[in-house]
Amino acid sequence: MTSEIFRSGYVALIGRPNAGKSTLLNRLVGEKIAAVSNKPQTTRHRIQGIVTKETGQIVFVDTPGVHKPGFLLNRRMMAAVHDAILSVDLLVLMRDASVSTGNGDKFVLELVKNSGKQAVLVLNKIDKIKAKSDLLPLIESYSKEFEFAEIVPVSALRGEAVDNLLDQIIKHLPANEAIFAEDELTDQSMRTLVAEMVREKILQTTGDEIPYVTAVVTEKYDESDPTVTRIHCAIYVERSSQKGIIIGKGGIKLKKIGTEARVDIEKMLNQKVFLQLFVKVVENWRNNERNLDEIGIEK
Ligand SMILES: Nc1nc2c(ncn2[C@@H]2O[C@H](COP(=O)(O)OP(=O)(O)OP(=O)(O)O)[C@@H](O)[C@H]2O)c(=O)[nH]1
Ligand SMILES: [Mg+2]
Repeated sequence: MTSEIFRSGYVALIGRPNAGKSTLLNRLVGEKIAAVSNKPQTTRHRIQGIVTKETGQIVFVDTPGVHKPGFLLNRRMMAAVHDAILSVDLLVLMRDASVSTGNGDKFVLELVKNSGKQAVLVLNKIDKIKAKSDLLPLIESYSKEFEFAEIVPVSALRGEAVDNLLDQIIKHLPANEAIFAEDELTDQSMRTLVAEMVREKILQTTGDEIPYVTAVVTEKYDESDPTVTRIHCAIYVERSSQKGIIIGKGGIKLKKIGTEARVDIEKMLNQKVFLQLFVKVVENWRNNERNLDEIGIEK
């Protein structure tokens, strides 16, 4: 009978940039609700993703990767991590198991230790590891440092062992009713989801010079025409040279970003979309309180 108890709670996904937190979130929720890219610091704010199973409901809180904050933007990003840690029932510490341990990993582990919360260690990207036994030294060193509730190797990209991970997490949540309706998937507004899809395409389309200096804001979201949703997004950059890079020769790059984002947005809305993108130069937006508020990066 005890196994029939329904459990629910909030679970923070924390880890270094690029560990695969947002990839896992999208995989578990079954919809694309978080931007993913191979550039670090892709996620900038907290994103809730809700997973409901017969045995329980998990409200995942995806967070920005833990890094040293330079700009005000980065300080807000790290505040989002600390807030998430404080507000959840359980932590998931996610680690890219295919790379060696650095100071950043130690710092994240300290956050877990100091939180006083239970934590599950997820070793991600096992598809990149030749022999499973190669994981043993990593498991051993983490077990010595902290008594993790579970240690679960997964591949978020391929969806390997992620169902098992849900069961392992639910076990450690309090007996509780569902927090959200079964069909709810996220707390993100359509405007935010759209802006994030555009930003993701920018990250995927441009090189290393651009990722940190762009932000995207949905300025118009017009559903008055039932046959097509009209969306305008502003892309913020800090210098006109960056504007040039995003637009590309003859506008080719911006066109590619727009087309790819539109395809994703149409899939999400199940509706024809007219997407217009504008590039705006806003000097030093990463250090400007008002700009960050406009962009939706919470304090
Ligand atoms: N091979 C492999 N790649 C993965 C896996 N999970 C994620 N990735 C890749 O790792 C990169 C980073 O993924 P994200 O999900 O954006 O990582 P994140 O932890 O959310 O990163 P931040 O938001 O910057 O903190 C992307 O290129 C993903 O495709 C995995 O299981 N295997
Ligand atoms: Mg992320």
